[in-house]
Parts: sequence; structure tokens; C-alpha cells
Amino acid sequence: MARRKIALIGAGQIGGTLAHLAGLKELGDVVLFDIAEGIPQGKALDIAESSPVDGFDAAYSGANDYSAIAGADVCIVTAGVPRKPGMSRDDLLGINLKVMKSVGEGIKEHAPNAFVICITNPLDAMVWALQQYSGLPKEKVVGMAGVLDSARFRYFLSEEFGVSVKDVTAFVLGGHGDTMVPLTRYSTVAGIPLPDLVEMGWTTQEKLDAIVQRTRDGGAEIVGLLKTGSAFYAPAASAIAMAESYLKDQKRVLPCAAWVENKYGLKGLYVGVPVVIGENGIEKVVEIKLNKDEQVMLDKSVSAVEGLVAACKGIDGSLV
Ligand code: A3D
Repeated sequence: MARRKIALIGAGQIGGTLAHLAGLKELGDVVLFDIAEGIPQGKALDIAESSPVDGFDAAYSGANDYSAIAGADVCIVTAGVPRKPGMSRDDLLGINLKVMKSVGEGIKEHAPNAFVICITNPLDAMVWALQQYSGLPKEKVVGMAGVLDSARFRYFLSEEFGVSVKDVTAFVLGGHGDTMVPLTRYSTVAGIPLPDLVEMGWTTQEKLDAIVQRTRDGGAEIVGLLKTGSAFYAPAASAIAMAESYLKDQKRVLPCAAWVENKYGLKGLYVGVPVVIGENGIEKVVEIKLNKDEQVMLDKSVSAVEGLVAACKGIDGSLV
């Protein structure tokens, strides 16, 4: 069987890490694409030269022309600019919307059958724009945010409880970051929901609230430390989990920014929900019953995303 092809559009910090992880996991051959000349070629060669050491088989190439992504099975999009300290994700909207237009058109022409994962911020609006510009089916275009937000939540919880990250599950809904909705009653340690763990004296409600807030601010915490860019290891690992579920038809249940229509009271919007990812892309949107508080938080998150989508339409009148 021929190897699968993974196209990474944007060969910056996340793009390079994605390329390395895709090789280490032998997900397929990798093409790095970027407008910066030499960067995708240099990273491709550098990672290919590590393959004999780590013992993986994958062909690597770098390109500045979209024809190189032809026939890709998966496209992961990080093209655009990241945040600098003091910037919100939304400050990136105007610049990155233009980038999504060229990327969407490139994918439409050269890789129309791909499963497309968007990482570029502001995520929920950019994934929507990317679907519009590429014209690909909505179940084949998805945004990465929830896997990262829940990974951060899981990591902080594992530290608080002194238990393995493997035994901590977390359930998040809504937009990326600031308006993320953590569902603590569906987040567990080995199946024990967080509210029960508070009752059992494992932690306090105050500490749990602080962990939720730290999760929401997780991106800004890293930006503040790095100063020159934003997080890239955990975002790359998160997108690779989504790509792997598609390529291997694992049917994992992962929180992603997916197209939601007639569920959660939405008429049609890209927003973070749990979905099943398999060989057909987004195979199912999982709808759960929310309590009053959770619904209020989701509504707030939805209006933030709607505001960004409206701003995109204001910038480019061709978007509907
Ligand atoms: P960075 O290292 O700057 O890489 C971005 C790359 O995109 C650079 O190599 C640019 O040359 C390239 N680029 C710019 N314009 C184009 C274009 N038109 N076509 C092709 N390539 C282009 O950034 P990064 O890798 O750290 O981050 C990439 C994006 O991911 C940013 O928008 C971040 O804000 C976003 N991000 C999202 C999350 C989420 O959880 C959603 C987390 C972290 C970063």
C-alpha cells in the first residue's frame, strides 16, 4: 500500500514540529509548504536526516508552490502569524483571513479530497473561512483547539492530584481559549468526576476554579514566557492526534472546532464540540445535555465566535 501524504501548510514553529511528529509516528510522507523560501526545504531536509537515527521511513520535501501538495490525504494549516505578548488571538483576524484565502484556494485546486485541520488563529473564525475559501465538505474541514485546551486542563489536573496524565480525562466545549467551556462533571480521574473528587477532599472548588482559569489562559501563559511567539509542541501533538484518527480510522472522540448544525441550539457555526473522527472525516457530532450554567457559558462562547465570523464577513464581502 502506498504511503499516505501529509501536507503541512505553514512551516514555522508548529509546522516543523508537526513534520517531525508525523515522521516519528510513521503517518506518511510529508510535504512542508511555506511562502518563506528555504524554510520548508531546510526543515524537510533536517528532519529527513534524523530518520536514520530514529529509524522511520518517510519521504520529506519542502516547497513554495502549491502544486507540491497535490493529492494530499491530510492538510494541516498553520500558515499566518502567531501572537506576540499583549496581542489577543482576535488581533490576528485581518492578516490571517487573507492567508486563509490563498491557502483555501491552494487546497481547493490541488488537494480537494484531503481532510483539512486548521490551527491558525483566531481558530474558530479561521476554520470557518478556510472551509468557505476551499469549498471542501464541512465534515472534511475542522479546527484544532479542544484537544489542546483539554490537554492543558488534564495536565494541570494531573499535577494537582499527583496522578498520571493517562488517568485524567477532560471534556471541553466552545471556542478556543478565553471562552472555552470546561465541563467538570464530565472530566474525571479514572472515571471519578471532578465534583466527586472535590467532595472526596482531593481538591477544593477554589483550586479547581483556578485550574480552569489557568487552562483558559494557557496560551497567553506560554506567549508571556516565550515572548517571541506562541506554543507549538502541544498544539502540534494535538493536531497529530486528529490526523492519526482520520488516517487510521481510529474513530477517536476528540473535542474539535467542527461545523455544528441543528445541535446545541445552533443553526450552523464552527465551534468546539466533541466529535468522532474516522476515515470519513467528522463522522459524528456528540451532543450532550447541558445544565443552566454550562449553557450560559456556551452561549457566551458562541456569541464570541459569531462576532469574529461577522468581522470576517465585514472584511471580505464575498464570504457568506
Ligand atoms: P510561525 O512560526 O510564525 O509560522 C507561521 C508560518 O506561516 C511562517 O513560517 C510563515 O512564513 C508562514 N506563512 C505566512 N503567510 C503564509 C501564507 N500566505 N502561505 C503560507 N505560509 C505562510 O507560527 P506558529 O507555527 O507558531 O503558529 C501558527 C499559527 O497557529 C498562528 O496563527 C498561531 O496563532 C496559531 N496557533 C493556534 C493554536 C491553537 O490552539 C488554535 C495554538 C498555537 C498557535
